Amino acid sequence: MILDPQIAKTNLTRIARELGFDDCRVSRAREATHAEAYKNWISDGCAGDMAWLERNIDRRVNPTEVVPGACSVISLALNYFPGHEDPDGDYRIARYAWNEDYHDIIEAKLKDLNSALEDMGGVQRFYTDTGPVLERDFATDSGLGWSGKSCVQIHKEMGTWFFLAELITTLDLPPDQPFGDHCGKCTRCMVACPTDAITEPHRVDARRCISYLTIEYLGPIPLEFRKQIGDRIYGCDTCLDVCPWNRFAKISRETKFHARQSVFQNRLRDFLELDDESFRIMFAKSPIKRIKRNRFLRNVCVALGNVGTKKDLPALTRAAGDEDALISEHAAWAVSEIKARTEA
Ligand code: B12
Ligand code: SF4
Ligand code: SF4
Repeated sequence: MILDPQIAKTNLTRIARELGFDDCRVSRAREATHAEAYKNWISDGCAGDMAWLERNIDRRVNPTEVVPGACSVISLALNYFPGHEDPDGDYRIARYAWNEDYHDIIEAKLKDLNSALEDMGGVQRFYTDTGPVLERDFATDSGLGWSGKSCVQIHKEMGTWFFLAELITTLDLPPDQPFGDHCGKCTRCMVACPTDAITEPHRVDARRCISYLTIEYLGPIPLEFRKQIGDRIYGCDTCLDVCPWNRFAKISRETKFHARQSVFQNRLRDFLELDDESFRIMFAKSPIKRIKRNRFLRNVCVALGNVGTKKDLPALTRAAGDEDALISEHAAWAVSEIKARTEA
């Protein structure tokens, strides 16, 4: 059955709302507006070790290479905002990772939306985060929001605290109009970034970004960034926290994004007691499980080196003997940082 395009779009937005998405907009399936900016970002090495971003560039910048005959890109937003207040704890975790992994939650919704579009005669591929799509570029084209100077996509009601997802479809849906850039003269995110990772408006050098260094990067954290990481043990929200558009943010209806008590009841040094098994249990269904025990404890040691006290030294000294070299080196670094601070 092929429906009238306007009726198909009305059905789409209704079903997207029923599935719990907070916004749903449409743009044309064609080469991304900022395809060149993406290619330059890659060739300048800004992706660091994320080699997967360098593969299939032609597909990533053009949805018609992903779905032959694609006409439209449907951009979806899901609010994850768990609140302004940081939960208890002598550390910070990026808000998107306070509880369950969004990939699983969103993919279930995308499957249902895909079935509904199939019933309307469409052929689709759907993605959230991991697919070959420049998600923020197409969201901007659809008027869902705009790419701020921090690169983060901003929605006029949700601010920055939402995930993106999309379906590339053969259905010819009437496109929405772009909303335009509303950063104005503001540069708060650029000024606040602890590592100067926003090297120019609309460009983040991932190699300097704390989100990359604490999540994606596999090796030892370069010494030049350890102090700036402060008390962050997974991801970084600083360029989002300072964005004035977040004053309109409302708490997510999805309780699976609200802070997980069994994680936040711990102090930093408690995490050093985790073995592989207890790490897996504590972070079951959480995005944090992806970085495994060794990268997580690496990050915990960096934070302890920055904010820890003498009371943390016994646990850190034990961790300095860990058989994993990544953990032992960072624990030894933390011990020397705390001693230098407290014995000076
Ligand atoms: C790789 C990646 C990262 C990398 C690199 C980030 C970066 N800024 O490039 C790292 C690990 C650092 C990272 C960090 C984060 N990420 Co990330 N990440 C991605 C991923 C997989 C690809 C992004 C990418 O292609 N980067 C390369 C650059 C060149 O592209 P871009 O940043 O998207 O920029 C586009 C626009 O800014 C635009 N543009 C470029 N120049 C210009 C100029 C003008 C004038 C304009 C208007 C636009 C414009 O074109 C660019 C290319 O399309 C996307 C998912 C996806 N498939 O798109 C998630 C994604 C962007 N990440 C997401 C999140 C939540 C985060 C963090 C907030 C997590 C955290 N709290 O720690 C941080 C935010 C850091 C930041 N300031 O961007 C969300 C963002 C949601 C939103 N509201 O924007 C996404 C969309 C995942 C999702 N499905 O929800 N991420
Ligand atoms: S996530 Fe943190 S380190 Fe990365 S660009 Fe934003 S403020 Fe800078
Ligand atoms: S902090 Fe200011 S410049 Fe940065 S994204 Fe938000 S509005 Fe734009």
